[in-house]
Amino acid sequence: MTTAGKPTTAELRALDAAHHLHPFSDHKDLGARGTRIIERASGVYLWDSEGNRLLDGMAGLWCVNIGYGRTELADAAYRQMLELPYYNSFFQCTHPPAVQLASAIAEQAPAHMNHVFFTGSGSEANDTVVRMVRRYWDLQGQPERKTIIGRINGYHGSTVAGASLGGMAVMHEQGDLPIPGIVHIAQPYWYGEGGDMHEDEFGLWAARQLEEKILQVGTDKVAAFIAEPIQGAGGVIVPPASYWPEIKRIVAKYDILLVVDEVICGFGRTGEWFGSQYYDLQPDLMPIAKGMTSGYLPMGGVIVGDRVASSLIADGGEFFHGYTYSGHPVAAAVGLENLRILRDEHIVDYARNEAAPYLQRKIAALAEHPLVGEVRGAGMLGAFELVSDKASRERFPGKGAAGSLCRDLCISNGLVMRAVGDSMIMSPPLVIQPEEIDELFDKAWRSLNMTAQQLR
Ligand code: PXG
Repeated sequence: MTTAGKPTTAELRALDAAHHLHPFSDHKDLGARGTRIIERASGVYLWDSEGNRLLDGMAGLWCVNIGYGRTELADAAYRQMLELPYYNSFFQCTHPPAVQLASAIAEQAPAHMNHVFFTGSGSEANDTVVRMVRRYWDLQGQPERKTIIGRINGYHGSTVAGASLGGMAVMHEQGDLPIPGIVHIAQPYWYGEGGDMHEDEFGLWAARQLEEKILQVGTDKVAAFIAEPIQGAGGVIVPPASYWPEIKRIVAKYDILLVVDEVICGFGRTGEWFGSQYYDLQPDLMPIAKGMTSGYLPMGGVIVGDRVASSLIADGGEFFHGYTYSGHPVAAAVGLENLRILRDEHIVDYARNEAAPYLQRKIAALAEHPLVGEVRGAGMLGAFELVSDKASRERFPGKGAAGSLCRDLCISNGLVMRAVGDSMIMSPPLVIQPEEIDELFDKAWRSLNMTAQQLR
């Protein structure tokens, strides 16, 4: 225990080191450096326990789409806790917030997607995807269709199924993953892996890896393909324009299910409600989370297209799957209020028409910096990649050391960005104002200059 009153930063750090195991952290390194304690937030800003103000260029972890400090969400949670803090949606029961949220989401989703299965997170959503895809093909009388194809460097969560669908080598190595029945193809990462190919030629090549894999596994054995519209955790990888149309053609030709992971791209991130609308996709399943509640409470789900939903419903039989917190009433009430704010305040339109074009212009201008080899982005997602030589795309030595250095300098300059290898990535709240975007890029430039100085 700490002394009475507010614990000091040192006390919190000591207790944190003594008792708290963090996600995706090297604890030895964390112990040596000490944790940064974030105490409060408002709009697009965070404050740490030492009083530093940080512009949050990552919207938390790609989730605080409406920004921090919206009392309406707190009020919605408070009211719902008093009314009905918990009840399940098993055993013939339901409750108003889950019903209303499901119907509100169906209204924003592509026209052929009219059902929602609720989960507690994006990882649980992708576990649900695996269960649902297999159930669907069983119901079709094709139980041999079991293989799901994902992508190298895709991210679909950290549970056993989520990490298996994802293509993160470091996660696979630590967990004896992927589980059987999940295989991977190349990612559409032109700058990193496109070699001498033209961008569109590479996009077609990467998409055709799907066809090759289907033929290799067996056309009657492949159940689904899963991908993020734009890879997030993999480094904000925006596929070449030729990629998604070719994927659509292949998925249709072999009649496999298309799972579009909207955990990051959903709820306005691309300037459309869903990344599937941005790329004009017709998914069968869309895992969602993050922006669904703007991160104010944990919640996820799978939006289910009519093809799968009608089979689950009409073919009958119990689907033995669900979570205690599926459709949790307080999370659902918060999600509903979040959707109301996104809609009533035209935040997705603001992102598409104002914030995103401005953000993308600013990202494009970073290409002038001597350290920046590539800039890329779409909607309210952006990245710039650090290289030691622009012409040859040569990276700095130390596998991500330059990115880590730049990230640390950003933070000391009052800006939160993430580094994925040597790619600096951003995903600010959708409500970020033009002058805040200016501040973000002023800080990014300053941090880049300092990075360049320290690397030379
Ligand atoms: N799908 C996608 C596309 C994601 O980005 C998940 C599923 C899993 O969601 P949950 O709610 O189980 O975390 C994610 C999560 C990072 C980072 O460092 C990204 C995520 C999570 C944690 C860290 O970029 N994305």
